[in-house]
Amino acid sequence: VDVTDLIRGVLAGERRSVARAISLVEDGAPELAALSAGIFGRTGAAATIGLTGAPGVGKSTLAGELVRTVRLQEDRIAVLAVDPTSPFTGGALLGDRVRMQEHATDPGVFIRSMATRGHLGGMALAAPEAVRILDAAGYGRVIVETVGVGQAEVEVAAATDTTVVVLAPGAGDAVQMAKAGILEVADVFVVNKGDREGAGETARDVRQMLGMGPKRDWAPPVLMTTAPSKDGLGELWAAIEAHRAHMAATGGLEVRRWARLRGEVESLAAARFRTRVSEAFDAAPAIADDLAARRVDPYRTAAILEATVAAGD
Ligand SMILES: Nc1nc2c(ncn2[C@@H]2O[C@H](COP(=O)(O)OP(=O)(O)OP(=O)(O)O)[C@@H](O)[C@H]2O)c(=O)[nH]1
Ligand SMILES: [Mg+2]
Repeated sequence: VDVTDLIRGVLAGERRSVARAISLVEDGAPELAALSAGIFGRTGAAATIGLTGAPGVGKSTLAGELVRTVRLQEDRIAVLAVDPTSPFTGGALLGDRVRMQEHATDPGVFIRSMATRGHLGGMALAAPEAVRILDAAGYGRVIVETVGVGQAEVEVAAATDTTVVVLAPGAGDAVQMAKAGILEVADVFVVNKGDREGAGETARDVRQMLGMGPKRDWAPPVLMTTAPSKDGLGELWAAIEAHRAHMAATGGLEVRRWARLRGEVESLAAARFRTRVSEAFDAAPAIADDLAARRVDPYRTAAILEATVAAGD
């Protein structure tokens, strides 16, 4: 891979370069460090939106509608569909493409599904780097869709400026959401499939759960949509914009972005350190023997390994 050429292509917004760069992120390729260095200074402009929710609630359909709205304003937009639990891009993500088919030929739209095949920090670290590539390529909006409502999925979706949690009547109860930490990270709640029975009830449940939590300076709205008929889509976009405006006005956007960046660097450094500790362990059978024979305890062993790694610097 010619990284210099790749960086040039990404910064010029060339689709093929963007696609190749994201593949490097998926693979955790050694060229990643150079790529990151080449684009980082040109990132920070994109407004990012996270969409998370149980399988089949309508995230991709909503994403397709949001793409349409953004394109009416002539902003370029990218959709990154992420499956944090699967190392392969499976059928569900293929379905996303179909759902957003109408945008496939629009040069202002980039749709890509992503799985992690070797990135050191897993999807939690791979996704933000992929988002930065799209940001550097000039996509003013980036939607990150994650499949599922487990901790990993929520973490990825929450690493955006505005996190939208999508629900459907009957799918996934409120207790399950609370466990996954969704209530805390959601900026906007959407009860999709408003045409289905029980939608009003689901919205009421969410409002009740929110009412029991601590007061926040931004009260997440609970909206109802029916994606195929576009009901409520205007309100959803307005809520996303209102949240962003609120964040910008209160300084919350800067605070959130800085916390994210710092957390990412700490995780990255920790992942690298862990690898080196592992290598040091492998290279020192005597340390392993002492531990296995219970001559040296785990705390002391950890300290020895830490010192070994530090000495190698
Ligand atoms: N009745 C009804 N069906 C909907 C609505 N929104 C989406 N659907 C349908 O629900 C199915 C799943 O929609 P998707 O957009 O693929 O859902 P998703 O959340 O992206 O699914 P995964 O990516 O697999 O988790 C599709 O058949 C959609 O046509 C809605 O508002 N009402
Ligand atoms: Mg989907």
